[in-house]
Amino acid sequence: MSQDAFPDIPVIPFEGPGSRNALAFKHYDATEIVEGRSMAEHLRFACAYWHTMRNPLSDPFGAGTARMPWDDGSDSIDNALRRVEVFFEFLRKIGIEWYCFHDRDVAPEGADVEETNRNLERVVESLSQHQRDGGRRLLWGTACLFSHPRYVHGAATSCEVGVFAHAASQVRRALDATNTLGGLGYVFWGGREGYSTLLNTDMHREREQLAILLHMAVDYKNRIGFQGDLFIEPKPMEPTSHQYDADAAACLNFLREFDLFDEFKLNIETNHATLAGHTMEHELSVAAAAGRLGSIDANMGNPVLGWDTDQFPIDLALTTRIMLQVLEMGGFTSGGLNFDAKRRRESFEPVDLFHAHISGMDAFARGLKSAAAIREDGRLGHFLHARYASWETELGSRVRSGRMTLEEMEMIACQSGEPELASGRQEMLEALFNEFLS
Ligand code: XLS
Ligand code: NI
Ligand code: NI
Repeated sequence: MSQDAFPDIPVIPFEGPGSRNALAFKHYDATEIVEGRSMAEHLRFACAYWHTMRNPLSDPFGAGTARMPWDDGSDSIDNALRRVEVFFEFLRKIGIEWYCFHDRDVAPEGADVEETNRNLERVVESLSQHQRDGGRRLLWGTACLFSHPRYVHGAATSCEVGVFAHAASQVRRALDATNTLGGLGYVFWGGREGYSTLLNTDMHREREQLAILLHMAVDYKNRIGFQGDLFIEPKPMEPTSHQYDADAAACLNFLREFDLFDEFKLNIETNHATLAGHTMEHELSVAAAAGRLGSIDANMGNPVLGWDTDQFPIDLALTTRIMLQVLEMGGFTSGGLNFDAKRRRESFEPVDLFHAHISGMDAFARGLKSAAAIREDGRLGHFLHARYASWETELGSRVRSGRMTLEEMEMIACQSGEPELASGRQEMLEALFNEFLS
């Protein structure tokens, strides 16, 4: 195992809130028990291969700044294998058990499909070996169906059926790789599955094409015996103006419309939720209410920038709200908290990878503890319950049975007169929530 990439950085210790060591956890103690489970089990942190190993930290106005002394910048297999070594050294030192990757993050595309497949298989062998040696596990895999110029008009939704074939081949091989590596899930983020103008787009046809690819994936998954879950990751825009998987509600509708509902869960990302004009907790709640909340891409946007900035999540109110939802659903089963997050362009030294993950992990550890404290305190839960008390009366349950008519309801309105209402107490509840953010 390589020891060279981060020679001055030890395994990051937990030192507690009093520590002044920037390379230590102040709040994330993997073994601390919260609501009967260890923090590591609750949070199930995963590291994104693409941001950690492949993101050069460029922006639309300037070149990449990331210093990656281990990377020779080539598309060789040797370089790809070296990155795997470095990645697993990073996972070990930061203390993250899980990871996620796209096919093209880990292995270079070859001159043709056969060579591409061989490249991927070669790197997957190495990933597999490193997983075994280092006790690390794959949370989910995915195929990059958005970077290559052939996907300019979409992948599954391309106007050219030959492009669909390439996309399908990538999904097949990425599912194989995920299966071989024992991944708990497989993600579809429809990077180019959307459009910029209806002047050149048959939206009806394109949505059907996307459903066909997803059905092929379900069929293939069953034939190879992949036990993991399939996820869709909603996002409203970027790169296209209108993405077909715009938000959780759109995805659920899509799945129902095309008879895929039982086969997919959702992977909800904070920055995508906010780009869609929602809050993260709204998106999580929509997915959870449908029993389809699978996993989380943990990051956050920048309120003064209107794009997918993929920042590390550091907002304690946000992490608390997220962990409330996760605890409410009884914890992750096949999902986890994947840091789909990158350092700022100015944070270009290798050590910044550690600072970034430490800050995100500590923020989620605090969110977990605050969420557990809110649940234990019970006042918020009690208020919510009490607010709907009238629906628990005899009349309420008759209405909920769904068997009453408009005429019957009118009679009740006539008899009971003007109902008495109580305040929603938003500000009181906000203050109560804030009591737990310390
Ligand atoms: C991009 C997406 C992407 C997916 C995986 O905005 O978040 O990173 O998580 O393809
Ligand atoms: Ni994501
Ligand atoms: Ni994203």
